[in-house]
Amino acid sequence: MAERRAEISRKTNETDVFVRVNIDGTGKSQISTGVGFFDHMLDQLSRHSLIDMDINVKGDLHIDDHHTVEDTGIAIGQAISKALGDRRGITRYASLDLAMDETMTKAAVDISGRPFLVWNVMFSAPKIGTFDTELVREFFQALAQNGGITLHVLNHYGANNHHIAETCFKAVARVLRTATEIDPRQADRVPSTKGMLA
Ligand SMILES: [Mn+2]
Repeated sequence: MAERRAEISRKTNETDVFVRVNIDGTGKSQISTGVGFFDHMLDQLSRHSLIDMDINVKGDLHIDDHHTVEDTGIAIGQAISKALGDRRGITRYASLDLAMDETMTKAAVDISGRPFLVWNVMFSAPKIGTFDTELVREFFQALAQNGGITLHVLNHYGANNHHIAETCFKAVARVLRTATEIDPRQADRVPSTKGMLA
């Protein structure tokens, strides 16, 4: 099987983003976005998806974190999509309820080629430290749109906003891991009656 790796470089007037992924990795990452909380979340995304990620971003943080977070999501989505190629052999579907202390969050994914985000997560505070909680949705919107991924995220309950955000990243990581893994029973074919997913 071809190596499922890809790189994306994306430069605009707002951000300069480099992302390298290896779908069949071990969850190793090197992440520098200039946004500490976001680095912590991306580290979780890599660790629990087992997708190796090198991410280097220089964004216009003097404005706010928005462009940096969104454009990183765009580039990670593009890199994952490129690395998956024609999506041959993938498990395609996964869903999981992920618990962390008092918080429970569900993620469900279809690596379908059809971008769609259903986001049912409420934060009770506008900030986690200096990080805008509304950017969590912006990140996953960009990831789903550019990754050709149908993604549903539902926070069942939770009190701590750090935990709510972190369960979103960890739950998505775990379903990405399962859905991008090669299904040995159909490793040679694209898992769609249409015959294509990309
Ligand atoms: Mn944490």
